[in-house]
Amino acid sequence: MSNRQVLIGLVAQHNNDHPNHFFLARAYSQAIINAGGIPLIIPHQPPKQLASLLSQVRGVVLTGGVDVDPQRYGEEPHPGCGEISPLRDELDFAVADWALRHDLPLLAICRGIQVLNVALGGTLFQDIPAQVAGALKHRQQAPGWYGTHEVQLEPATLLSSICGGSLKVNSLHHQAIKRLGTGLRLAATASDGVIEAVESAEHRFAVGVQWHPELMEEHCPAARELFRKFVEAAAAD
Ligand SMILES: [Mn+2]
Repeated sequence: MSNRQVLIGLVAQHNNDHPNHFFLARAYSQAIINAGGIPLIIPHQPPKQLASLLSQVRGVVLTGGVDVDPQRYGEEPHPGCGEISPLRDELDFAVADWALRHDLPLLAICRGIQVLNVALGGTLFQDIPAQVAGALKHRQQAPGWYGTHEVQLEPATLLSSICGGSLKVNSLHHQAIKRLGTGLRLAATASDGVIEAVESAEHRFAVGVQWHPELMEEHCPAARELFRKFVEAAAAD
């Protein structure tokens, strides 16, 4: 089957500013199109309908968004924790659980890497500036296409085979992985020790990145290559 026929589900965003809207920043679907896939935006829906929909896509993207409810990883809310959306959490964790259980190729971006980690029993720093001593600026005030800090990729990972040994990335987050979830391995770290990428050794393609490759496509070949390899994995089945 050619890449042109590969349907990729993208989890719709939701926040409390627009409680009656499901939406998705255009760059996500554009990145899937550029990589040869067909994007399908997934809104919140009951489990039965969601399972039926997910059985028809070849891969899923966990997209960026508001913070994960810390109760999902057994913590009370830190004052630095941001907005949460129970509806969004319900959708994202259902999609993550499905993808992991069925070994559906999964690309988890920003909030997505945090969902992936928590879905596998890991925990998060609720606010990097308050909880990580000596941390870099991870909520950049530069344009999204512009990489503001470096990440070192772990040798012998799927991610390093796609993106190389080090990378300049954008940084639009204030939370990060604290304790790794079961079955995840470290794939990239910033110079302050903040975890910037993970992957599962137990799945065909389950990669989480803390940066936003969909915003960097025009300027960063590694960002384009990540989407290309993801759609290729989804097509491979
Ligand atoms: Mn960062």
